[in-house]
Amino acid sequence: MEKYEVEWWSAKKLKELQSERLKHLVQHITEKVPFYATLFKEKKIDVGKFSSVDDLKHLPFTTKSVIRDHYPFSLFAVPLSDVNELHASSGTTGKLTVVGYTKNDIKVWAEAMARALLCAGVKEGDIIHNAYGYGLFTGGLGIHYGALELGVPVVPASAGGTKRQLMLIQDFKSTVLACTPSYSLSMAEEAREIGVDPFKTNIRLGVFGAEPWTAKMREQIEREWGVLALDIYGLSEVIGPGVAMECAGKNGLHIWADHFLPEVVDPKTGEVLEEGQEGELVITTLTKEAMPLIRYRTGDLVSLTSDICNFCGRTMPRISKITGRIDDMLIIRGVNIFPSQIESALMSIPEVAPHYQIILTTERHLDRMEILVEVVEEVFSDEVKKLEELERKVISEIESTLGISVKIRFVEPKSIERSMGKAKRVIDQRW
Ligand code: DLL
Repeated sequence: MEKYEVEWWSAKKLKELQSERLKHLVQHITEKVPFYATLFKEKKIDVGKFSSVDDLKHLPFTTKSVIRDHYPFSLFAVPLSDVNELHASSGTTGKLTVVGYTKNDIKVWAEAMARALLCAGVKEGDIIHNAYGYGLFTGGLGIHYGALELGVPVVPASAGGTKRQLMLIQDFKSTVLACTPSYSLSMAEEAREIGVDPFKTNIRLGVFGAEPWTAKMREQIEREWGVLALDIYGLSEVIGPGVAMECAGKNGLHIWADHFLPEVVDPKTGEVLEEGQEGELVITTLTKEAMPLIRYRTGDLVSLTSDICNFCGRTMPRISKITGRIDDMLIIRGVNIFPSQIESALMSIPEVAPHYQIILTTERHLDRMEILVEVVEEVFSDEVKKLEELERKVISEIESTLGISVKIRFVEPKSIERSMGKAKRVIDQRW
């Protein structure tokens, strides 16, 4: 299988390539996309003077609302006749975020995804069971294109129909499972119910992403499936899955910075942060044709490092595992809380299942948070005293993590809706 040399280039050589690509991008986007032409004019940006990635910080940001305001195609830099494929993500509010791909964009996406799969350790002889949804969501087709590029068989199972998925995994002896981390747990649960031990399937590697998942959740998935569970990152606005991928060293996600130029900024001030500091990931697409984006604010919280990976030796920068999105942050009685903190606390208690939901309501003008926690079957049928003890344990674990008092409610096993894609962890009923 091909080795993508660029992933091992020196920082200097990579910077030269990025600068060259960025220079071209800035010229091109100004000529082709009226939104950027006007914006640069307003901000008095002299695109002719633009010569290196060091100048990037002088360019304005692009936000999700810019994409929505140009619904569906007004941000495209090519005529519609040059667009080969369209995708869209729904988000939680408002209009769809639409993205377009030229033939070459699809080629770049396939390459980025193939590189991600290689980085994860996919090799000849593997069979990829792809249970990411196929459709407007980029997960299914993204993994699919990568597998085709790599020349590894892919089973386009898409999301849903869990029993059939399990049958296919067993009969085809698939070795790689690609789906959201939450769906992999739902699959494992259903497998056991029908007498299939997920540990005994041939699945040896998991390519899990599209939603945040904690280190504890990873441990649980690895235990249940007997796999190496690795994290894949991406977003439709930038290309889809395959923007960044962990190697088996699990020490950050290698971001393909020859195509996707990363920065981390202070979410409040927009100031570029030093390596190692946590902030909002901003990406400039260096090679996208149909819908290039300058300094796109992903909303995802990470830190960045350019140290060489001590596991695989790749020199590409790495982002830390995503802890959450800025808009996921809940402010409860003035305290900033991320669902991932609650997940970490819950996952350290073996008697509770890895399925939970956070319900937010308003009570006497104040935010109220209740956490629905599923307990495992054996505990649920235990006597009340034991359940009370467990409740105290869960509350103390969460309170010591969050620093505020919380209310929890135990619910029956399997009563929290299982996701086949991105899990819905927060139900916001506040007004
Ligand atoms: O979720 C693309 C994707 C598909 C990535 C399959 C990985 C695997 P969107 O639907 O546009 O695209 O959602 C993008 O999902 O901004 C993050 O907030 C979140 N996200 C994606 N990957 C991860 C991850 C796809 N590994 C949004 N960890 C992003 C945490 C993730 N969050």
